[in-house]
Amino acid sequence: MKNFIIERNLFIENRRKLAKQLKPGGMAVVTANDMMPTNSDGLMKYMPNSDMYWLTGVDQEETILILFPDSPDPNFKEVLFLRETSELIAIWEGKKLSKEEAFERTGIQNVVWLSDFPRLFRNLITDAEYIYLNSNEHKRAVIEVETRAARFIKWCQTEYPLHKYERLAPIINRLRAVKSQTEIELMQKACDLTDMGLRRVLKFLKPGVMEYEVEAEFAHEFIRNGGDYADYQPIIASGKSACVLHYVENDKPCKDGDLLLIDTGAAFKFYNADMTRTIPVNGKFTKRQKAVYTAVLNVMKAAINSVVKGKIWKDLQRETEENIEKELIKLKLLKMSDIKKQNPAWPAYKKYFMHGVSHFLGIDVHDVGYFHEPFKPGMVFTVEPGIYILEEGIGIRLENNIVVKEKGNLDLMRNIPLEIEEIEEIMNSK
Ligand SMILES: [Mn+2]
Repeated sequence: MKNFIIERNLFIENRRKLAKQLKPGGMAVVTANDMMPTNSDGLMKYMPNSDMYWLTGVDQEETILILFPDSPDPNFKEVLFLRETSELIAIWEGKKLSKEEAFERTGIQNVVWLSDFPRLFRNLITDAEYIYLNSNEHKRAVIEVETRAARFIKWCQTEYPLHKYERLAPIINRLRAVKSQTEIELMQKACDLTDMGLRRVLKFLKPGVMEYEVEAEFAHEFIRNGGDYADYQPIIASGKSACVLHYVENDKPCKDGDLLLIDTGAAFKFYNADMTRTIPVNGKFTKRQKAVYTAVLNVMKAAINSVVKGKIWKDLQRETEENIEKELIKLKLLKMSDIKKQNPAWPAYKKYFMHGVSHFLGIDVHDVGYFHEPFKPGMVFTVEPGIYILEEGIGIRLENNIVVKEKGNLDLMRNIPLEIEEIEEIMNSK
């Protein structure tokens, strides 16, 4: 599966969608991400630019894509610039794309070495009206280093100050938010790998096992099946650590009688799954754990049913909070009187449920998309309610990945064990 090749029609179609959205005379330029340094001569694992990947399937550093649908020369409607490879690079760094391979992967006919970029770019830009440049406009992004895209914007605006510049992000973010059938199949594969990982862990977990051993079991299952960990740090949190939302130490023993909260997923061809399950370390939920689990499960099921065409995110969030509040009363964690006298700016339920119920999912784990716009068919969302009771050492979150359809939705994690009985049965079978 590691050598699985994505049908290039996906990328051809994606570029066609983007080209249609450019103004007449518009030219879009998308740059790869930098290789990020660590220390000494070390580099981080390379993360391709998500826009570049979505448009081309190319995950190689230094690549540049130009889309210029109105180019007077039909050979330059699409151009891909690649770092020129050599015998030496092949020996030290491994294989890079040849021009033929780049065409095979992307469907772009005109593949050019990067050394030709300045000359060719000057040639093309003089025929263009609007220049669309890519940048990361994620609302929660924290960017302290100057990215390759940001450097390119500076360079381009200095060299060609009289062109009209446009933001690519609002266009491409909306396009990327709606997944095609091929993309949904890739995400289904990521979810299926996640399922395999969880089933392995259900058999593996017992009192005394370390959280990092659980992390390693997932890695084993993901990698040997051609995937990888999704692009976030796995959370393997036993006992009260489950109440720390971004716990990633994963360094404690899983104790008899405790729950283990697992928030992880596989990635397949850079498409992410994002799952959360909460399971009993000894294979059997206590009565109290069952009650809280059932409360979260009820809220989750209601929220999944609400992930439909036309829905607005904040309504999904509000409904979920209302459902959580009802469950908290049933669990005797809240009284009606607490709710009556609550601070409206910090309602009482927030002590036990303090995060968003859902986010876009795709090539990025917190994928691009606009939360205030109605859900459209093809959008993929997580659904992840939780109840965290620090004083009882219980933190339960459950998370599935849902595709909005024309009618209803598709749960990409429908096969992953979720019901109490199924989890207990697998954990206790030989
Ligand atoms: Mn999530």
